[in-house]
Amino acid sequence: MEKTFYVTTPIYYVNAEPHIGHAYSTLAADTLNRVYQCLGYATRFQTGTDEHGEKVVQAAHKEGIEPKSYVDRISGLFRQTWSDLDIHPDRFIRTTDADHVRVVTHLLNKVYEAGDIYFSEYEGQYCLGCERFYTDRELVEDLCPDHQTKPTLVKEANYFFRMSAYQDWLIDHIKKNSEFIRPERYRNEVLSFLSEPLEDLCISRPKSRLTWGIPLPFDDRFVTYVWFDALINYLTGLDFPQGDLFPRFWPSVQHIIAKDILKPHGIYWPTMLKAAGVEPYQHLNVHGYWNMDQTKISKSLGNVIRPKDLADRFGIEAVRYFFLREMVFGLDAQFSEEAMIQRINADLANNLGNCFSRSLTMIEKYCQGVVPQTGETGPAEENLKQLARQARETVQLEAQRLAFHKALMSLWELVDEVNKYIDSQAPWALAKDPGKNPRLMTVLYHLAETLYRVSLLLFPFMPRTSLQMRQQLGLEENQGAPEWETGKNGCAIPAGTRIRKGPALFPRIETGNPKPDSTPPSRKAAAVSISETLSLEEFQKWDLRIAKVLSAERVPKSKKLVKMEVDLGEKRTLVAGIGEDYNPEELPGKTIVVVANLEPTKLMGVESRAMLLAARDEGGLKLIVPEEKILPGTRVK
Ligand code: ME8
Repeated sequence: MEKTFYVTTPIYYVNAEPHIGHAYSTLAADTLNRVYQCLGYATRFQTGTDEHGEKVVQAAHKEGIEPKSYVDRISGLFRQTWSDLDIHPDRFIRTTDADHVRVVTHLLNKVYEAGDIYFSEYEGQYCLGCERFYTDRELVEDLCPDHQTKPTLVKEANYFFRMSAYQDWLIDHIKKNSEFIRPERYRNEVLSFLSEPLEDLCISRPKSRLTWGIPLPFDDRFVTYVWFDALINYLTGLDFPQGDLFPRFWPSVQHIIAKDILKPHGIYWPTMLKAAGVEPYQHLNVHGYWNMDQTKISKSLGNVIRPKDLADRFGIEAVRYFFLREMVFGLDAQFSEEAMIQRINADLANNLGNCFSRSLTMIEKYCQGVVPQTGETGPAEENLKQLARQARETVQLEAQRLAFHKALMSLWELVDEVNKYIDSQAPWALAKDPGKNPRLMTVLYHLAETLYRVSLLLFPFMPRTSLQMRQQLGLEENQGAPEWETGKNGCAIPAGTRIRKGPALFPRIETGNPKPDSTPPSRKAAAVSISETLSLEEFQKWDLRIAKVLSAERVPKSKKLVKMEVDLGEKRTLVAGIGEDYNPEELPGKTIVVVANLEPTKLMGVESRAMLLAARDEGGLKLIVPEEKILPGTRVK
């Protein structure tokens, strides 16, 4: 039978730009999706934007534009952000999409015909931020617990969904299915909500108050209330009720959300599905908040960090690693740049990056860059194989439970073991004794094999790094998800494979002077050391130019950085770390050499659009200058 998997994120409100809280849920869904791909499942992954409601109208009016133009713009920003982070959902859904309007209409009719929607008058405390009524019990000191604002008393006639009729069924379902809502703390929270009588759910807004929504099919004086519209997106994405996607993927659906929207997903949604005669979801996976200085990161609190900015600064892969490693799924986590730099330097540059690069260097040095045949193995190799098997089991198990941090910890333990294996086997010592050559080959083979296994297991978390490692190991034929279950020869690396050592996987970030990672190809080239060869084709990508310094000044608060205006045929700003060796005053008028086709990067907030060439020896740093005057902009060959 076909194994299927369907994962969704919340569809995000378009009243503000995407931030790292949204990015985390989307990244978690992307990672889980990739885990199931590696396990051989047919998968589907959906995210999108929630575009109806009063808040959107208000935000659009603030900008003086129509709601549709407004939602098009912000929805586009979300879509772009996921693409920038290398996240490619199978469906990016918008609640203004025509098929979604059809499915909501269909579901409303179905529940109405079943007699579970009725008309009545209601008065209650309404939070505009959450777009829902709060009971007195839910308010904290009369304030919305999420927005810390006072809700408004609203009285109006509306349509209601008879949610109370499904209370007993829901309690029973949660009790019988221990992982229906997970982790357990959120299951308990929902059960605690359900220990009090459940009120019916208001599902409409009069058009006199709001027109930006899906009209009720049975009374066009009203539009659908946001949750009864938004939650249904999960069905729309499978072409419900027709087509083959729904029967194929719905039985394995898992939602990922943060705890802010536990009640709509833990209570409204399963009861809506029950009333419509649809099976409830398989798992609701609930994570905590990303906080900064103990406060939730949120657009309403104004402390947002844009995912794209982080990715530009530190690289997509480092951002993915940090978020997945740092948060215990279910609990809150702290974001700080210092913590991020520390993880990059310790776990990525020093640990994984260094282990990989020293291993490949030794294969280059001692066996001409070709993975050797293994000789007889001993306890050290058996231990390594056993640890790799264990890591694989842990990654599979923990990642499916969304304990990404545990999965990554077990992978890094394996990398630690590889480092220990190198130190204990000391290939450099074996290389000195020709009699020990078979042993040297065995050690080098096992280094390559274990690192290959690390690269396969790393895929869901850091897909680009996984591919980069496989490329450097000479085994990149499969660009997509590696098959963990059926991996060739139990994931052994064939002897005779020619490795292609490339740039460092993760350059260290110097504190106070963060550099982007190796993502843009032009920057990768900048990290190549003298011992590594470069094809002519790669070298020709470097656009080196003669440039004349027009002006120079120190970057405030930096000892090293100097900002310069240069003429390289056009005027450019560049930032260089030469402030300890040169006084800015002595630079104007000098003719230098720069790399002109690097991706722009920001150094301490100043954008640099070229990189100068310099060399350092004991005497300090010296700029590379032409022997004689030469015209700015001339290409250096
Ligand atoms: O609630 N930490 O949209 P929304 C972690 N449209 N995750 C966070 C976060 C933080 N600080 N801030 C936001 C809505 N999130 C509705 C959903 S679904 C049918 C409708 C993430 O834009 C997290 O996934 O307010 C949270 O649940 C979601 O963004 C809320 O997004």
